[in-house]
Amino acid sequence: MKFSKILPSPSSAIALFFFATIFTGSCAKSSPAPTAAVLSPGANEVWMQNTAFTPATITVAVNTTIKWTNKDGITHTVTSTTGLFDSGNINAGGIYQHQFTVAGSYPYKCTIHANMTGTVIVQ
Ligand SMILES: [Cu+2]
Repeated sequence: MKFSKILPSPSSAIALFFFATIFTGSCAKSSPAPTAAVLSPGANEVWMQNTAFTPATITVAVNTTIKWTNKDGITHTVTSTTGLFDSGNINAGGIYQHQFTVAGSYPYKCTIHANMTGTVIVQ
């Protein structure tokens, strides 16, 4: 059969395999994947994950902007229980940010999930 003539010999196939392995390995070492999974919220950040705010209580300095990120596949809200701020619906992957300029304790909730509550403490 004509095609058999262009197939690599077993030895060149093995050489190609090793070359590909070495190339991939050196590539991974020189440039780590930029999309490596982040496993916990950063500073001044709250995640909506598993229908909960994490951390549930966050303490920050005056004038800090807090970023909430919806890590769930469902919609949440970040809604002050005293009417100070309200994100409206935050879809999956969405974010909401609010700056806290006055010291105090600011409880909030998700209006969609009654058990989903959090508190921002500003010092
Ligand atoms: Cu919710």
